[in-house]
Amino acid sequence: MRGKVLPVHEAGHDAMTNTLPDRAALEWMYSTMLLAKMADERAADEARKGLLAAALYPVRGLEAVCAAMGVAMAPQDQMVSSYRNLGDALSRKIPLRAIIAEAYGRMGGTSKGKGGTMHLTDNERGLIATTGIVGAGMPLAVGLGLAAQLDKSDRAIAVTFGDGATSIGAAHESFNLAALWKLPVVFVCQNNQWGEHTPLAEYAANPNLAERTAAYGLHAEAVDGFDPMATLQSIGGALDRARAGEGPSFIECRSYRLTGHSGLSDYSYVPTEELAAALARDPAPTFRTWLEQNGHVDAATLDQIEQTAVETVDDAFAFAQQSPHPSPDELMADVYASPEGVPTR
Ligand SMILES: Cc1ncc(C[n+]2csc(CCOP(=O)(O)OP(=O)(O)O)c2C)c(N)n1
Ligand SMILES: [Mg+2]
Repeated sequence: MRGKVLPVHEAGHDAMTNTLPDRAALEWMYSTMLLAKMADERAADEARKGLLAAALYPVRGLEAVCAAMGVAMAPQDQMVSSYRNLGDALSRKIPLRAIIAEAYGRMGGTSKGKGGTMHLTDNERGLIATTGIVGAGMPLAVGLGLAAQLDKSDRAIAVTFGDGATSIGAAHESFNLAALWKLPVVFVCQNNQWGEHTPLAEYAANPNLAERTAAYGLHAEAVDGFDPMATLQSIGGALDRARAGEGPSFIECRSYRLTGHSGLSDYSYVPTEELAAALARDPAPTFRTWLEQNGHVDAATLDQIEQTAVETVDDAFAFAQQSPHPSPDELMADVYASPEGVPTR
């Protein structure tokens, strides 16, 4: 469907039955949602204690979107993410140890501690770039999409960004070019309803972002971003269309930011009732209830997944804290390419 907006999947979990992945995938999704939630909370605790000095952008509220991306994307696919990238990195199957060690600036990190949270990348696993510049990921994804098209490859590109980023000029250039050239790009808008301290309705004359973006002639739809099955269906469909040469899609995942904008920032300006309503649908616990009540995964297995997640988070933070800082002779390594393209030391 081009230039037309599909209705948002209803809140609740009816949509969860539309595409049911196998049990291993369902268990992986629950585990990934827990890891995102718990590692996020743990990072904030460590920062509060003064033990972690990093730019932290919580992903609480995006757990279902990240889990859906992890199942929908194929190993050869590529992703461009933003500063709010913990869940996106997990969706690319980057080990939590390497993600957390990067936040600590240690050798065990994805970029040996030299990228940090704002520049988390793992080329082998297809996380090509993350950026702290709002909206800057989209033109990169268009370039990667053009490369994939010229290569006649079967890889698709997913780019994640916030609702606020859709008002950046580069976003509009990207939507236009991707649609014009039918590039295999999926624009995944993580709409958490806030651009820092400003609510969506106060900075967008048309807050229906899917409707607004459809005008560029790409497939645009909105989905309940707290519902992992509905989100999987939307993002999976978009990736399928991208691979089939049917061009780009814009998927507006309607979510809610369950924390402050960054690290330990205040969010007393968030209306109490709105936050309470969102927390009542907290993605991971809600998914657990659904999995159990519908007989997809039994309680004992879910308990085990939770226990493993606790251990995985403890292990990742212990690994990161014990990992060495890069030594001075690492300073220039992997920073500049030599004329042959081989990293210099
Ligand atoms: C070009 C640019 N302008 C402003 C900023 C400062 N800034 C950082 S995050 C942010 C809010 C972006 O909101 P949104 O796109 O909705 O993403 P969210 O942080 O909510 O995930 C702003 C304004 C920036 N990093 N880059
Ligand atoms: Mg936002």
